[in-house]
Amino acid sequence: MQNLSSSPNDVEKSLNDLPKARFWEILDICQWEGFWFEPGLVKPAAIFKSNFQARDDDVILASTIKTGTTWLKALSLCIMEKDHKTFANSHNHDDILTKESPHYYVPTIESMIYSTKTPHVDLYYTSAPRLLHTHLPYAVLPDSVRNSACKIVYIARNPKDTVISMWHFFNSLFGRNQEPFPLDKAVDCFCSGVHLYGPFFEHVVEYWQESQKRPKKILFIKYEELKSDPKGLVSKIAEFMGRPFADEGEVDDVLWRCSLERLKNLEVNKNGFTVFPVPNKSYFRKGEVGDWKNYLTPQMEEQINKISRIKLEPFGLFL
Ligand code: PAP
Repeated sequence: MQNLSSSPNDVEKSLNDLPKARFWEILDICQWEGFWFEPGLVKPAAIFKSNFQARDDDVILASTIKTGTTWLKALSLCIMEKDHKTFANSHNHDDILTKESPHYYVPTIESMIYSTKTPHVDLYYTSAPRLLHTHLPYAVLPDSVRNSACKIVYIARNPKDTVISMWHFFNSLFGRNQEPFPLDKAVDCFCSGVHLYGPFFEHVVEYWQESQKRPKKILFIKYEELKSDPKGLVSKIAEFMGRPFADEGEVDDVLWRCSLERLKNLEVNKNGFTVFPVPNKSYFRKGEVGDWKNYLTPQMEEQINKISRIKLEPFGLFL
């Protein structure tokens, strides 16, 4: 890990000295605090780390990339709504999810607030409780997030499905009219940890360990559990956030509003951008558990299993 000062100005000055790499032959990335970022995101991340003041009633969602962030944002938004209205029958137009992408309402702090001079959310004036998200690793979170009473919900996903989701996402984002990036190279890159917000394994383990130490502070959920027991998990998230559902009808309603099929087919998610240059539609694909079986060779599967055995399983984490 780099032993560099985290003051934003020092970080900016030392940007050129940070280790650099090329991600998938498309993007330059650099390593800060042990993780890989686009260079333009390092200063915003450092500002977040040093300036952000958490409030006790904040709810912070956290994840590395392609592990279910969009789903968690939509679900949390519905859970945090003051009164759990029921929308399933006729009031589609009242549902804020039909008006903007979940990424608009639950901004990723480092990339949507501190990286622009004109963020659409003003952290100081946003009414409480604030619902925010970060892709940053646990060690980089501001002290106020770690030490205040604010709650963190982290979503993790099976690494093989994560890599396949990443592969589709970056191919569609950067590979227009080109051959997809070779999957074996994408798997090598994922396993080496030299990719955006990587290494995946360290990112997940840090939050996992912290959630074990402080279960009232950090709720660690798995994408696969959300798929296999959506009612149970969503009720658990709501209770953790201090907003339990009144009855099963409310749970069903939230799950319906946030279902992949529904969100994917809303006009607002079929068109436009919330975070340029990422089209809103690129956040929604298949949403299946085990899709990796359609793509990975036995060698690639073993390559990822091996690193999971080394980096996750000794901590009691099985993804
Ligand atoms: P991000 O890190 O760029 O924000 P993120 O939302 O974490 O992306 O991941 C996208 C994955 O979540 C996609 O998985 P796939 O490639 O395996 O299909 C996407 O389909 C899935 N996803 C998005 N919304 C939902 C949803 N409402 N329910 C289930 N899965 C979803």
